[in-house]
Amino acid sequence: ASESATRATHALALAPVTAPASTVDGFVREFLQNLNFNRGVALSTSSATDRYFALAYTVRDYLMARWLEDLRRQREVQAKGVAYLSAEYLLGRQLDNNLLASGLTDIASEALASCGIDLDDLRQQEVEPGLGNGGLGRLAACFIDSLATLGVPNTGYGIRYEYGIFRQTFEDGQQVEQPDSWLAYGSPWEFPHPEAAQTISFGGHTETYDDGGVQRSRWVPGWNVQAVPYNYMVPGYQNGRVNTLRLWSAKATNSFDLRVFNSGDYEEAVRAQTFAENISKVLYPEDSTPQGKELRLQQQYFFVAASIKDFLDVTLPKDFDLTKLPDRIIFQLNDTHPVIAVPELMRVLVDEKKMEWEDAWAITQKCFAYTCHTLLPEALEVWSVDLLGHLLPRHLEIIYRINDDFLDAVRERFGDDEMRIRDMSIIGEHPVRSVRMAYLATVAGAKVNGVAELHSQLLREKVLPDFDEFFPGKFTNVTNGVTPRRFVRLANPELSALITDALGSGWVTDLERLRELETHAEDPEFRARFAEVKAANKRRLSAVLRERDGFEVSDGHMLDVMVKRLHEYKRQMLKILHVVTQYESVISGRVVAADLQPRTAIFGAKAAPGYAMAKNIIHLINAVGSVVNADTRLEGRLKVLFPPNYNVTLAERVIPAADLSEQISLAGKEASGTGNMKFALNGALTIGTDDGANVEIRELVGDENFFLFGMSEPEVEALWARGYKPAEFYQADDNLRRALDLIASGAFSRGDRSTFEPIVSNLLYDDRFMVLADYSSYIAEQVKVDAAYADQDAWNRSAILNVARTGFFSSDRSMRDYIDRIWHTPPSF
Ligand code: 9GP
Repeated sequence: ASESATRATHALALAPVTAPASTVDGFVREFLQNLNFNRGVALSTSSATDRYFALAYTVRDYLMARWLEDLRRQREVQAKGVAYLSAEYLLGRQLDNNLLASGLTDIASEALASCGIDLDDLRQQEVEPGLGNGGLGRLAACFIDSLATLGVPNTGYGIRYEYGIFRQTFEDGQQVEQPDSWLAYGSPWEFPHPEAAQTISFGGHTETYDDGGVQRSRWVPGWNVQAVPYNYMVPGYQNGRVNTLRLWSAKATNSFDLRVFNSGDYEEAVRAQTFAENISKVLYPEDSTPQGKELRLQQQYFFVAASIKDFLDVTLPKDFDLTKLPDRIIFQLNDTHPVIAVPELMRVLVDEKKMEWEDAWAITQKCFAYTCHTLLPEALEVWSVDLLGHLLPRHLEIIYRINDDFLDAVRERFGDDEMRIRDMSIIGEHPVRSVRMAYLATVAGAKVNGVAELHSQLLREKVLPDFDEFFPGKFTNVTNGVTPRRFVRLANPELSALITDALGSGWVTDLERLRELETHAEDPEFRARFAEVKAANKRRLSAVLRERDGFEVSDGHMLDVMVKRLHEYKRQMLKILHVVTQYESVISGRVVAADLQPRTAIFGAKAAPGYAMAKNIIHLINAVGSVVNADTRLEGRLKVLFPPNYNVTLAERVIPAADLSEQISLAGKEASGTGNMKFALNGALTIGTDDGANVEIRELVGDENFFLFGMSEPEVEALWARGYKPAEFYQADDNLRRALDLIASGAFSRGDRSTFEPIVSNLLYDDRFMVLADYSSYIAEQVKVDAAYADQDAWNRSAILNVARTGFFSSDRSMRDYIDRIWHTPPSF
């Protein structure tokens, strides 16, 4: 009997893991099991947290078989895959997405109902993992969703920050930052693997040694930490595919020194531990402006070194021939944050695997590609040679060698043009000697891409022109995209149902099919249904804002929405000036309130904690809101709402309800934008400049369905060249003068003229982002918006055409572009 039992056990162990039955009964059984055995509670005594966790575990159970199978196949087939290296993943809530991907939403809802539980209540329990600042991190999350949906083997690598982007509250209209303890109750979606930790070293010095007659350099590190992987499932949309997101958490090598602890010096005993674990403690809340802190470089090296080790030592078979590495992997560098991976791979190949420098370099150049996400020169990371040499001395040597070889090649090609050599050097000399990470990435990467047509063009022509000349064919464009699963299917169920009704369900993975809606735009009945969807979304938003913030959204208002990080280049200032202009025109009696098209301006924005001007603008928006909302002279026709703590969860409610999407950055400053795509896909019309992906949105939806204003990028350049004097614009436009004067008068600061003086004087005498220069054309275009909105039927037609014509902005398409132009990975195995 015992022999047959053993045989049976073996058979069981070898059999593939099976998913629970996809029935309501099967789901209930699994859910209760999880509640009892994993949470240790009975249904009758369980808390909402228990139930949420048990539900998440249940969804995981359904995905597990596929995940294990995909991991097995990946090891077996050894096809070329993508390792996406990103310091940020702004994931948003997982539950709904994973239910949708596994096709379980209805079953789960029914199963829970049979236990007396409302699925919606459990949805609210999830704290979203805010492991990113804004567009860059959200893009990474969209990309890994699309790769799984396309069936491309991919591992996303990043950092498991213990604290994500701060939680924003307002006190007296001013931003206050609270820590985001998203892990306070743990996360049911992660699988920690402490046994698979990697040791990551820092500091110390380098030394040369004799290796059988060859002089080699090696690194003698000063200290190290453990990188513990936490795996997350990344399910494709109803295709049975599950990829992996692997986030690293820092842990001290020795938890603490018991000897010191026993001697009574408790603080000293845990000091090393605290120091090491700080590495993954908190996300830097800067967006588009790096700040060169040592801890940040520690974070960057920490996660890329762990990821490279993970790939070479764990994913690859033991006897793998490393000269074939480019056939197995491409590391995509998401902005400059992971670029230290380049010298790290060189170090591993040369120092540890004893390869010749030239061979290692040839391999490295094929294993990396770099995406640049910015045009702001101050946002391109540089690391001072002192800091880098202190933290990663061997890497600095390697960077010098890469630079020497590169500059030799430049000299050979362009002659001794010292000016050009200085401009192209990976090492910059001013204001201090530093490593220009974007240059390093450009030299090392097989391809370099920008994130929208205009951005890629400016990157080639303005930011890195010498490199474009030196490396013909290296630069390319991949316009960003957003996942239709989260941002249409989940965020806008009513619109999704309407589309599915018209087209069938295939559009969710083939977004270009939305084109077929064009004919429906001509059908009055379809337009009426579309209008009803928008109205329902507004009611839903209204309920959310009432519950969340105590706000009331007025009926019949155009919802005019600007949600994104607060940055001067994005020009929230312009939007608030429009509000002040309308307000001033009524209180001064020049316009009758009854003539205003009812509008609610909705803002959502976090400012980097150290960015004083951005915080001041938040204060101003809130101050204007308090005054305008309370002033009865407006008869409730103009409102400003600024719900705090804008995040992915709120975006999913706000975007589907919006009528007007504000994309009003100064031309040449917004690399792409992705919010702009989400709004258009949900049937909002855009008021925007010719910047970033707005350009492509406008081309696709047509001029007549887009409100364009402001200077083009060449016009901006021309104005700078002529000499920009913002005060001249102030003098020339009465409305602008009145609006700024009203702010300066203290009308929004209880008579205190000093509160917003820094904003006003900055606009009048500096105005780096040309708010005043674009003001007149913005206001004029807003007048056209009002007129257009008055004809609701025509507006709805335009809105439907926006949906129909923006299928291009699916991140599935972006991923296909990366695959075709950059990665050359097979679509499946
Ligand atoms: O500012 C860009 C934004 O325009 C773009 O859409 C996003 C994704 O590509 O990246 C942002 N860049 C950064 O956050 C930092 O470079």
